Amino acid sequence: MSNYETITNWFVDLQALIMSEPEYAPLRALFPVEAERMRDHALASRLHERAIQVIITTYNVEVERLMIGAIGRLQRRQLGLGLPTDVDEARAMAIAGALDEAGHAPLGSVNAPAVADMRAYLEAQMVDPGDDRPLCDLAAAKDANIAQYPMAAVVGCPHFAAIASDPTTIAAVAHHLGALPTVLGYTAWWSFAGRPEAREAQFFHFDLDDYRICKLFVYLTDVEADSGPHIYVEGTHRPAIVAQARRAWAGGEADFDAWYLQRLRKSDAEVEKVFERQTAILTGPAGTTFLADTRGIHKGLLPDRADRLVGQVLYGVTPRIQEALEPLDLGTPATAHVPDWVVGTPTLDYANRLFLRPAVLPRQGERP
Ligand SMILES: O=C(O)CCC(=O)C(=O)O
Repeated sequence: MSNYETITNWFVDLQALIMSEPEYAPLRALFPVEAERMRDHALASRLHERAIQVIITTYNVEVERLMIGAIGRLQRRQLGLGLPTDVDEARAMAIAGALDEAGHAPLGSVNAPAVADMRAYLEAQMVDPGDDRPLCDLAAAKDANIAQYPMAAVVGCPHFAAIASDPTTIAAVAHHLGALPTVLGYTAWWSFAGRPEAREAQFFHFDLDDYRICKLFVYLTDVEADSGPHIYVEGTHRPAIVAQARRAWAGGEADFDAWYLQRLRKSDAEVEKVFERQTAILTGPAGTTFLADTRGIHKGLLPDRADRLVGQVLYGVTPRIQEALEPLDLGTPATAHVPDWVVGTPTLDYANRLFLRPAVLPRQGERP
Protein backbone atom coordinates (compact mmCIF):
# COMPACT_ATOMS: atom_id res chain seq x y z
CA MET A 1 0.00 0.00 0.00
CA SER A 2 1.33 3.44 -0.82
CA ASN A 3 2.03 5.97 1.88
CA TYR A 4 -0.86 8.05 0.58
CA GLU A 5 -3.35 5.24 1.10
CA THR A 6 -1.98 4.41 4.55
CA ILE A 7 -2.42 7.99 5.68
CA THR A 8 -5.87 8.21 4.10
CA ASN A 9 -7.07 5.06 5.84
CA TRP A 10 -5.77 6.32 9.16
CA PHE A 11 -7.82 9.51 8.91
CA VAL A 12 -10.93 7.67 7.68
CA ASP A 13 -10.71 5.10 10.49
CA LEU A 14 -10.20 7.78 13.14
CA GLN A 15 -13.18 9.71 11.81
CA ALA A 16 -15.30 6.54 11.87
CA LEU A 17 -14.44 6.10 15.55
CA ILE A 18 -15.31 9.71 16.31
CA MET A 19 -18.65 9.36 14.53
CA SER A 20 -19.60 6.00 16.02
CA GLU A 21 -18.40 5.97 19.63
CA PRO A 22 -20.53 7.95 22.08
CA GLU A 23 -17.54 8.91 24.23
CA TYR A 24 -16.05 10.85 21.29
CA ALA A 25 -19.28 12.72 20.53
CA PRO A 26 -17.83 16.03 21.87
CA LEU A 27 -15.27 15.87 19.03
CA ARG A 28 -17.96 15.87 16.35
CA ALA A 29 -18.45 19.63 16.47
CA LEU A 30 -14.84 19.94 15.26
CA PHE A 31 -15.22 17.13 12.71
CA PRO A 32 -18.73 17.43 11.29
CA VAL A 33 -18.24 15.11 8.30
CA GLU A 34 -18.83 11.48 7.41
CA ALA A 35 -15.77 9.24 7.70
CA GLU A 36 -15.45 8.76 3.94
CA ARG A 37 -15.03 12.52 3.43
CA MET A 38 -11.63 12.15 5.13
CA ARG A 39 -10.34 10.55 1.92
CA ASP A 40 -9.92 14.14 0.83
CA HIS A 41 -6.48 14.94 2.28
CA ALA A 42 -6.92 18.67 2.01
CA LEU A 43 -10.11 18.46 4.05
CA ALA A 44 -8.57 16.09 6.62
CA SER A 45 -5.57 18.41 7.05
CA ARG A 46 -7.76 21.47 7.31
CA LEU A 47 -10.06 19.96 9.92
CA HIS A 48 -7.22 18.61 12.06
CA GLU A 49 -5.21 21.82 11.81
CA ARG A 50 -8.28 23.80 12.82
CA ALA A 51 -8.97 21.41 15.72
CA ILE A 52 -5.39 21.84 16.99
CA GLN A 53 -5.81 25.62 16.78
CA VAL A 54 -9.16 25.51 18.58
CA ILE A 55 -7.82 23.29 21.36
CA ILE A 56 -4.82 25.52 21.95
CA THR A 57 -6.60 28.84 21.65
CA THR A 58 -9.46 27.77 23.94
CA TYR A 59 -7.13 25.95 26.36
CA ASN A 60 -9.46 22.97 26.00
CA VAL A 61 -7.57 20.21 27.72
CA GLU A 62 -10.61 17.92 27.78
CA VAL A 63 -11.05 17.89 24.01
CA GLU A 64 -7.32 17.31 23.58
CA ARG A 65 -7.54 14.34 25.95
CA LEU A 66 -10.48 12.90 24.02
CA MET A 67 -8.62 13.20 20.73
CA ILE A 68 -5.56 11.46 22.18
CA GLY A 69 -7.88 8.77 23.58
CA ALA A 70 -9.43 8.22 20.15
CA ILE A 71 -6.00 8.00 18.50
CA GLY A 72 -4.78 5.53 21.15
CA ARG A 73 -7.83 3.38 20.65
CA LEU A 74 -7.37 3.36 16.87
CA GLN A 75 -3.77 2.28 17.35
CA ARG A 76 -4.53 -0.48 19.84
CA ARG A 77 -7.81 -1.92 18.65
CA GLN A 78 -7.91 -1.29 14.93
CA LEU A 79 -4.24 -1.35 14.05
CA GLY A 80 -3.31 -3.89 16.74
CA LEU A 81 -0.28 -1.88 17.87
CA GLY A 82 1.33 -1.89 21.29
CA LEU A 83 4.39 -0.39 22.93
CA PRO A 84 7.65 -1.47 21.32
CA THR A 85 9.41 -4.57 22.54
CA ASP A 86 12.98 -4.62 23.94
CA VAL A 87 12.29 -1.60 26.09
CA ASP A 88 14.00 -0.66 29.33
CA GLU A 89 10.63 0.16 30.88
CA ALA A 90 11.99 1.75 34.08
CA ARG A 91 14.11 4.10 32.00
CA ALA A 92 11.25 4.85 29.61
CA MET A 93 9.06 5.80 32.58
CA ALA A 94 11.81 7.99 34.07
CA ILE A 95 12.27 9.82 30.76
CA ALA A 96 8.50 10.26 30.37
CA GLY A 97 8.24 11.50 33.96
CA ALA A 98 10.85 14.21 33.33
CA LEU A 99 9.07 15.18 30.11
CA ASP A 100 5.72 15.36 31.88
CA GLU A 101 7.12 17.46 34.71
CA ALA A 102 9.84 19.74 33.32
CA GLY A 103 9.21 19.32 29.57
CA HIS A 104 12.67 18.04 28.70
CA ALA A 105 14.69 14.91 29.46
CA PRO A 106 18.24 13.79 28.74
CA LEU A 107 18.85 10.67 26.65
CA GLY A 108 22.04 8.65 26.20
CA SER A 109 24.95 10.04 24.19
CA VAL A 110 25.76 9.18 20.60
CA ASN A 111 29.32 7.87 20.44
CA ALA A 112 32.12 9.87 18.81
CA PRO A 113 32.52 7.72 15.64
CA ALA A 114 28.76 7.95 14.98
CA VAL A 115 28.81 11.72 15.50
CA ALA A 116 31.72 11.95 13.07
CA ASP A 117 29.76 9.90 10.48
CA MET A 118 26.69 12.09 10.84
CA ARG A 119 28.65 15.27 10.61
CA ALA A 120 30.67 14.16 7.59
CA TYR A 121 27.48 13.07 5.82
CA LEU A 122 25.69 16.35 6.53
CA GLU A 123 28.65 18.51 5.62
CA ALA A 124 28.59 16.97 2.15
CA GLN A 125 24.90 17.96 1.60
CA MET A 126 23.56 21.22 0.24
CA VAL A 127 21.83 23.55 2.71
CA ASP A 128 18.99 26.04 2.59
CA PRO A 129 20.35 29.41 3.79
CA GLY A 130 16.85 30.92 4.06
CA ASP A 131 15.55 34.24 2.71
CA ASP A 132 14.36 32.43 -0.46
CA ARG A 133 17.91 31.79 -1.60
CA PRO A 134 18.60 28.56 -3.48
CA LEU A 135 20.23 25.54 -1.89
CA CYS A 136 23.97 26.02 -1.67
CA ASP A 137 27.18 24.57 -0.22
CA LEU A 138 27.68 25.01 3.48
CA ALA A 139 30.53 27.47 2.87
CA ALA A 140 28.25 29.76 0.85
CA ALA A 141 25.60 29.81 3.60
CA LYS A 142 27.79 31.12 6.37
CA ASP A 143 26.46 34.66 6.16
CA ALA A 144 23.03 33.42 7.31
CA ASN A 145 21.89 33.00 10.92
CA ILE A 146 20.68 29.48 10.21
CA ALA A 147 21.21 27.02 7.33
CA GLN A 148 18.88 24.07 7.22
CA TYR A 149 19.29 20.73 5.43
CA PRO A 150 16.40 19.51 3.26
CA MET A 151 14.38 16.82 5.02
CA ALA A 152 14.88 14.19 2.32
CA ALA A 153 18.66 14.46 2.81
CA VAL A 154 18.44 14.23 6.58
CA VAL A 155 16.38 11.01 6.56
CA GLY A 156 19.34 9.13 5.06
CA CYS A 157 21.85 10.57 7.55
CA PRO A 158 23.80 7.71 9.14
CA HIS A 159 22.60 6.62 12.59
CA PHE A 160 19.78 9.15 12.69
CA ALA A 161 16.84 6.79 12.02
CA ALA A 162 18.30 4.33 14.53
CA ILE A 163 18.60 7.06 17.18
CA ALA A 164 15.01 8.17 16.46
CA SER A 165 13.71 4.58 16.62
CA ASP A 166 15.39 3.41 19.81
CA PRO A 167 12.59 1.35 21.42
CA THR A 168 13.08 2.87 24.89
CA THR A 169 12.92 6.38 23.42
CA ILE A 170 9.79 5.51 21.41
CA ALA A 171 8.18 4.03 24.55
CA ALA A 172 9.08 7.13 26.61
CA VAL A 173 7.64 9.42 23.95
CA ALA A 174 4.50 7.24 23.77
CA HIS A 175 4.04 7.47 27.55
CA HIS A 176 4.45 11.23 27.42
CA LEU A 177 2.19 11.84 24.42
CA GLY A 178 -0.45 9.32 25.50
CA ALA A 179 -0.36 7.56 22.10
CA LEU A 180 2.22 5.88 19.91
CA PRO A 181 4.30 8.46 18.09
CA THR A 182 4.69 8.97 14.37
CA VAL A 183 7.89 10.64 13.21
CA LEU A 184 6.72 13.83 11.48
CA GLY A 185 10.06 15.28 10.56
CA TYR A 186 13.80 14.88 10.33
CA THR A 187 15.70 18.14 10.41
CA ALA A 188 19.27 19.30 10.84
CA TRP A 189 20.67 22.78 10.74
CA TRP A 190 23.61 24.99 11.51
CA SER A 191 23.25 28.08 13.70
CA PHE A 192 26.16 30.35 12.93
CA ALA A 193 28.01 32.33 15.58
CA GLY A 194 28.61 36.04 15.65
CA ARG A 195 25.45 37.23 13.88
CA PRO A 196 24.35 40.69 15.05
CA GLU A 197 20.89 39.62 16.13
CA ALA A 198 18.66 36.63 16.78
CA ARG A 199 16.20 35.51 14.12
CA GLU A 200 13.12 33.28 14.04
CA ALA A 201 13.49 30.26 16.36
CA GLN A 202 16.31 32.10 18.15
CA PHE A 203 13.50 34.00 19.92
CA PHE A 204 11.23 32.35 22.50
CA HIS A 205 8.19 30.65 20.98
CA PHE A 206 6.20 27.42 21.20
CA ASP A 207 5.30 24.89 18.49
CA LEU A 208 1.89 23.78 17.29
CA ASP A 209 2.70 20.95 14.89
CA ASP A 210 0.19 18.44 16.27
CA TYR A 211 -2.19 17.72 19.16
CA ARG A 212 0.84 16.63 21.15
CA ILE A 213 4.46 16.73 20.12
CA CYS A 214 7.95 16.03 21.31
CA LYS A 215 11.32 16.65 19.67
CA LEU A 216 14.56 14.73 19.94
CA PHE A 217 17.72 16.83 19.62
CA VAL A 218 21.19 15.50 18.80
CA TYR A 219 24.06 17.92 19.17
CA LEU A 220 26.67 17.31 16.49
CA THR A 221 29.04 19.99 17.74
CA ASP A 222 30.08 20.78 21.31
CA VAL A 223 27.45 23.11 22.75
CA GLU A 224 28.34 25.39 25.61
CA ALA A 225 26.53 28.43 26.97
CA ASP A 226 28.06 30.62 24.25
CA SER A 227 27.65 28.20 21.35
CA GLY A 228 23.90 28.16 20.89
CA PRO A 229 22.33 25.90 23.53
CA HIS A 230 18.67 24.99 23.41
CA ILE A 231 16.87 27.01 26.09
CA TYR A 232 13.70 25.61 27.62
CA VAL A 233 11.38 27.31 30.11
CA GLU A 234 10.46 24.42 32.37
CA GLY A 235 6.84 23.47 32.86
CA THR A 236 5.49 25.82 30.18
CA HIS A 237 4.22 22.86 28.12
CA ARG A 238 1.68 22.16 30.88
CA PRO A 239 -1.72 23.74 30.32
CA ALA A 240 -2.09 24.32 34.08
CA ILE A 241 1.05 26.48 34.16
CA VAL A 242 -0.14 28.50 31.17
CA ALA A 243 -3.59 28.87 32.75
CA GLN A 244 -1.99 30.12 35.98
CA ALA A 245 0.05 32.73 34.08
CA ARG A 246 -3.11 33.73 32.21
CA ARG A 247 -5.04 34.29 35.43
CA ALA A 248 -2.21 36.31 36.93
CA TRP A 249 -1.73 38.53 33.84
CA ALA A 250 -2.41 42.14 34.88
CA GLY A 251 -3.96 43.15 31.56
CA GLY A 252 -6.68 40.47 31.66
CA GLU A 253 -7.14 37.22 29.76
CA ALA A 254 -7.77 38.72 26.31
CA ASP A 255 -4.53 40.66 26.59
CA PHE A 256 -2.66 37.52 27.71
CA ASP A 257 -4.07 35.64 24.71
CA ALA A 258 -2.90 38.38 22.37
CA TRP A 259 0.62 37.95 23.73
CA TYR A 260 0.72 34.18 24.22
CA LEU A 261 -1.27 33.00 21.21
CA GLN A 262 -0.77 35.68 18.61
CA ARG A 263 2.74 36.98 19.17
CA LEU A 264 4.86 34.29 17.57
CA ARG A 265 8.16 35.52 18.99
CA LYS A 266 8.45 36.56 22.62
CA SER A 267 11.20 38.52 24.36
CA ASP A 268 13.32 37.05 27.17
CA ALA A 269 12.08 39.74 29.58
CA GLU A 270 8.43 39.00 28.80
CA VAL A 271 8.84 35.25 29.20
CA GLU A 272 10.72 35.63 32.47
CA LYS A 273 8.12 38.02 33.88
CA VAL A 274 5.07 36.02 32.77
CA PHE A 275 6.12 32.53 33.76
CA GLU A 276 8.69 32.98 36.54
CA ARG A 277 9.87 29.43 35.81
CA GLN A 278 13.31 27.91 35.84
CA THR A 279 15.04 28.13 32.47
CA ALA A 280 17.11 25.11 31.41
CA ILE A 281 20.19 25.85 29.33
CA LEU A 282 20.86 22.56 27.58
CA THR A 283 24.58 22.33 26.96
CA GLY A 284 26.70 19.26 26.25
CA PRO A 285 29.47 17.82 24.10
CA ALA A 286 28.84 16.62 20.56
CA GLY A 287 26.72 13.47 20.85
CA THR A 288 24.46 14.86 23.58
CA THR A 289 20.82 13.93 22.96
CA PHE A 290 17.64 14.98 24.74
CA LEU A 291 13.90 15.17 24.29
CA ALA A 292 11.87 18.36 24.63
CA ASP A 293 8.13 18.90 24.49
CA THR A 294 8.24 22.05 22.41
CA ARG A 295 4.65 22.95 23.21
CA GLY A 296 6.58 24.63 26.04
CA ILE A 297 8.38 27.94 25.54
CA HIS A 298 11.84 27.45 24.06
CA LYS A 299 14.44 28.84 21.68
CA GLY A 300 17.88 28.12 20.26
CA LEU A 301 20.15 30.80 21.71
CA LEU A 302 22.01 32.80 19.07
CA PRO A 303 25.56 31.40 19.26
CA ASP A 304 28.21 33.87 20.19
CA ARG A 305 31.50 31.98 19.96
CA ALA A 306 31.08 28.77 17.94
CA ASP A 307 28.68 27.44 15.30
CA ARG A 308 26.22 24.76 16.35
CA LEU A 309 25.09 21.79 14.23
CA VAL A 310 22.03 19.99 15.56
CA GLY A 311 19.86 17.16 14.27
CA GLN A 312 16.22 16.98 15.25
CA VAL A 313 13.38 14.46 15.02
CA LEU A 314 9.78 15.59 15.44
CA TYR A 315 7.32 13.09 16.94
CA GLY A 316 3.59 13.70 16.76
CA VAL A 317 0.43 11.66 17.03
CA THR A 318 -1.26 12.16 13.64
CA PRO A 319 0.33 11.20 10.31
CA ARG A 320 0.31 14.69 8.82
CA ILE A 321 1.22 14.80 5.16
CA GLN A 322 4.87 15.48 4.65
CA GLU A 323 7.02 17.46 2.30
CA ALA A 324 8.55 14.13 1.19
CA LEU A 325 5.27 12.25 0.84
CA GLU A 326 6.62 8.98 -0.41
CA PRO A 327 8.87 7.26 2.12
CA LEU A 328 12.34 6.16 1.11
CA ASP A 329 12.71 2.43 0.49
CA LEU A 330 15.24 0.66 2.63
CA GLY A 331 17.94 -1.20 0.75
CA THR A 332 18.53 1.60 -1.76
CA PRO A 333 21.53 3.97 -1.98
CA ALA A 334 19.53 6.80 -0.32
CA THR A 335 18.96 4.63 2.75
CA ALA A 336 22.21 2.71 2.69
CA HIS A 337 22.90 3.88 6.24
CA VAL A 338 19.50 2.94 7.69
CA PRO A 339 19.32 -0.44 9.47
CA ASP A 340 16.37 -2.75 8.71
CA TRP A 341 15.32 -3.06 12.36
CA VAL A 342 13.94 0.51 12.39
CA VAL A 343 10.92 -0.84 10.46
CA GLY A 344 11.27 -4.39 11.77
CA THR A 345 8.28 -4.47 14.14
CA PRO A 346 4.73 -3.17 13.56
CA THR A 347 5.17 -0.37 16.10
CA LEU A 348 8.53 0.84 14.76
CA ASP A 349 7.25 0.54 11.20
CA TYR A 350 4.23 2.65 12.24
CA ALA A 351 6.48 5.28 13.87
CA ASN A 352 8.66 5.55 10.77
CA ARG A 353 6.09 5.02 8.04
CA LEU A 354 6.06 8.56 6.67
CA PHE A 355 9.75 8.47 5.86
CA LEU A 356 10.97 4.88 5.61
CA ARG A 357 9.54 1.75 4.03
CA PRO A 358 10.80 -1.83 4.34
CA ALA A 359 12.70 -3.09 1.33
CA VAL A 360 10.49 -5.06 -1.04
CA LEU A 361 12.01 -8.51 -1.24
CA PRO A 362 11.92 -10.09 -4.69
CA ARG A 363 9.25 -12.82 -4.76
CA GLN A 364 10.46 -16.39 -5.30
CA GLY A 365 11.22 -16.99 -8.94
CA GLU A 366 11.64 -13.26 -9.58
CA ARG A 367 14.98 -11.94 -10.52
CA PRO A 368 16.49 -9.68 -7.82
O1 LIG B 1 17.57 25.68 17.88
C1 LIG B 1 16.98 25.32 18.91
O2 LIG B 1 17.55 24.81 19.88
C2 LIG B 1 15.50 25.58 18.97
C3 LIG B 1 14.77 24.82 17.96
C4 LIG B 1 13.34 25.20 17.90
O3 LIG B 1 12.97 26.29 18.24
C5 LIG B 1 12.37 24.27 17.42
O4 LIG B 1 12.71 23.16 17.03
O5 LIG B 1 11.17 24.62 17.44
